[in-house]
Amino acid sequence: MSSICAIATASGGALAVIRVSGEDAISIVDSVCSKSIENLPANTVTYTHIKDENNSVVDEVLVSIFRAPHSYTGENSVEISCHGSTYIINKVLALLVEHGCRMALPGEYTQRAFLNGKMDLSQAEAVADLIASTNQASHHVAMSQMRGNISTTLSKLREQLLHLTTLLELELDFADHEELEFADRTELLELTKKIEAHIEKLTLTFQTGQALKLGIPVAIVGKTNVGKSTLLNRLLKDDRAIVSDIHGTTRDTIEDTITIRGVQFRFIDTAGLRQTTDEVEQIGIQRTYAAIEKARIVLWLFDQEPTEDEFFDMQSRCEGKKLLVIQNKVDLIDANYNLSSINSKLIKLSAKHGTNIEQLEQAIYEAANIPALNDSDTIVTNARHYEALCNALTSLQRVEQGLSSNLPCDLIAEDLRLVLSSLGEITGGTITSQETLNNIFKNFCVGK
Ligand SMILES: Nc1nc2c(ncn2[C@@H]2O[C@H](COP(=O)(O)OP(=O)(O)O)[C@@H](O)[C@H]2O)c(=O)[nH]1
Ligand SMILES: [Mg+2]
Repeated sequence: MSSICAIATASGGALAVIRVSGEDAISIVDSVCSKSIENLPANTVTYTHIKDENNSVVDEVLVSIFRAPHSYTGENSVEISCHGSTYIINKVLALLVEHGCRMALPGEYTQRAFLNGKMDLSQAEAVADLIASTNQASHHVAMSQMRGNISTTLSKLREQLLHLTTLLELELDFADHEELEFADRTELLELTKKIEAHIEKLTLTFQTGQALKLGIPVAIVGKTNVGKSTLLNRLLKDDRAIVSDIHGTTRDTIEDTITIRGVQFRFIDTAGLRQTTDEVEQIGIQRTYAAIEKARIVLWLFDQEPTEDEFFDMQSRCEGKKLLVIQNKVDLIDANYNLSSINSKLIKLSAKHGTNIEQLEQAIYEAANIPALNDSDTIVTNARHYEALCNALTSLQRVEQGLSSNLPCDLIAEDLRLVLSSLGEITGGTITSQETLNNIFKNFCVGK
């Protein structure tokens, strides 16, 4: 495979790292260095100069040498730490290309790492998530996925599925030998249900996984002028939205994120709800309803006692979501509303003065209902994995039906193969029938 090069660091820093990988990586870098690095031992760092075609010094650099297979990509690799000037970076890259490198495509190092068996697909995908992580929770799930958390869970599932396949194929292969005993179908059915429950549990983590990765959507809604934008600014500790006592100031939705106790929340300030003939404001109000629909948590603000109708309307819009009912401007009026119809806890607030903001943050955190994350928990964050798991589940349900309705085992085995191949898509491995065969004789003694 050709050697590739690319800048690995973000622009604007004092230093930059240029990554070179491929069979000829070390010799290509050697040809642009003032000192020979060709025979340096692996995992060493050397100080040298990069020289241009006229032999003048482009930069003083450090080069780190990695030799196959002990590198990120599994190939010979060099990392050049140079100064972070755009000129230097481009010059070094141009020299490398001149000497036989080609510019790397996006994700190509990680792709090579996968192709060279340094990591499976789910781990490779976690590298991207890890780089994109902005908070403790998304960092945690990406890190555990990169360290093989999903891979381990899937390999356990695969073992159980292979065991199931084994039992079925034994039935198939030895169908003529009546003297041999096989696992009866009730046992197979139980095993199937157990695996099904496990896969289902994994698919259910996807909502949390997505929320942790993208931020949990929280809509701030209520009538005009109740202090929604003031609350957004207070939560963000920033003057993000325009605050004024003119009704209908916020017409479009405004989004921003904050982290509460390590979890990212995406707050959406919305246009206030009221009857209006203003066309633009009406569009804004439609967007408010759309924001409620997409939110997982809704903060419903008011500064005057809501009517029962208003409450029931909000409650029906928030079905399946967490609705937090908030009385704002308690610095002005601290009335005790008779909200017996509202069974959610009422949070009293002064957005303007910051009273009870910590209490609100705590309530938001609790409403998110984030499970405590253990290192051993597998949380699905990736849509591709989720889809593959759903496909596996569908095929597994067919296996279950097949077993219950006594279908011939070769038909059931076909669905089982589909389950395995769906799960195999996640880690990128392929299951060959040879693997299944090997397992038959490894784990079972015929006739037991
Ligand atoms: N006294 C008091 N005024 C507030 C409070 N929160 C917001 N306001 C005022 O209410 C008016 C409307 O606020 P704004 O955030 O624009 O309301 P929105 O239309 O719901 O976004 C502004 O004049 C704010 O300063 C509060 O907690 N106490
Ligand atoms: Mg507003």
